[in-house]
This record gives sequence, structure tokens and C-alpha cells, in this order.
Amino acid sequence: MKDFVQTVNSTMKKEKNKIKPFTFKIDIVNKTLSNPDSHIVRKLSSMKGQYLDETSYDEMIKKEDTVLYEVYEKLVPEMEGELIQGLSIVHPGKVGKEYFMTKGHFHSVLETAELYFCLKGHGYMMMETPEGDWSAEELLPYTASYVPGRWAHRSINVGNEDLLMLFVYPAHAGHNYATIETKGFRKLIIEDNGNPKIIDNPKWK
Ligand code: S6P
Ligand code: ZN
Repeated sequence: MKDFVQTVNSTMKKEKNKIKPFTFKIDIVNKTLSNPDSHIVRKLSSMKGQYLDETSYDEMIKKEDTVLYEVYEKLVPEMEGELIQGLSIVHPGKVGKEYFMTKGHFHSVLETAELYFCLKGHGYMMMETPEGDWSAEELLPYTASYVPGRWAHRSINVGNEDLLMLFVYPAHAGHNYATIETKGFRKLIIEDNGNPKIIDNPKWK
């Protein structure tokens, strides 16, 4: 099995008139949410072609299809006005010199924004627009990173422990993964003498 997406709480109907106020607890020790509606697990095999060092990627995957990151979500009706929220956990590690990272995506409704709040770890939010702007925002515990509408986003763990973040985004946003899968991000983050370094992506199209 490659990645998996598990719908944990299938009894919760995602209809506007059924949704009620709720509260949830984030457990940063056990790295989960209380009563998550879904749990996404993404492995190395879902990132083919995304890492610069393809030889290291092939060698790693031959040994094990390592879990790179996980996402727990509290789901709500996928309509304008509602907000999806959840916990993302990017594990520490590297493929060659490049740190573990999420696939990254634009929102299908391009103008929708997102907020990330770092709870634990050290990372960067890599972002870019279709117009060619880019930004890499550092993530440390208790920093919040705002992803404006139009900006593709990818979380990168540059530390030695899990990178935990709470995220909140408009429920109708949707995900466009295809553009990043095809083009990549303009910039990458690699380790250079023990420190993260932002470099141009030579494979960017
Ligand atoms: C969704 C939001 C996050 C990501 C998560 C995993 O809009 O940005 O929940 O889904 O960080 O990243 P990705 O790129 O695999 O969806
Ligand atoms: Zn997003």
C-alpha cells in the first residue's frame, strides 16, 4: 500500500445543517488530535520525482517506504464560510541532503488562504505564486505563518524532531497537487554544513 487516508469518524455527516460547535485537543506528546475525522499518512513512494537526489531516493525506497508525514483533520462541510483544521506532523530526515517535506499544493480555489501555527520543531514554509514570487518563512514553536491566497505551500522539517503544526483553511479550498508534481517548487532547502540552505531547484520547469 502506498499512502493511506483513513476516515476515522464516518458517522459524522458533513452536512451544513448537521454541524455543531466543537472543541478538540491537540496532544503534542502522542502527536494526534482528539477524535480525528481523517488520518493521512504519506510515504516516500508518493514523492517520486520531487527530491533532487534521485539516486538517494531510489536507494532509500529500496530499503523501506518510509513515512514522511501525517495529517489528522477535523472535517466540516466543504463549503464557503466553514474552516477545516488539523494537525500536520512532518517527521525528521533527509533524502540525500534535502529535508523531509510535504508534497505541497496550490488550493484549487486559488484565492483561498491558510494559517499554520507551529507547536513543536523547526521548519520552513516554502511558498510561491504562479506569477513567480517565492518566500520561505521560518517555523519555530509558537510562530504562526500566513499563507495568502494564490501561494502554493510546502512544509519542510529542518530539525531533528517532528515538526508539529496546527493548520486552518477555508473548507471549500480544495487541493491542486498536479501543478507542483509537474513543475516542482522554484526553491529547495538542503542541509549545508549542518544548516538549512535555500537553493534554486535545477529541475524546476
Ligand atoms: C491543506 C493544508 C495541510 C496539508 C498538509 C499536507 O490545505 O495545507 O493540511 O494538506 O500539510 O501537505 P500536502 O501538500 O501533502 O497536502
Ligand atoms: Zn493548503
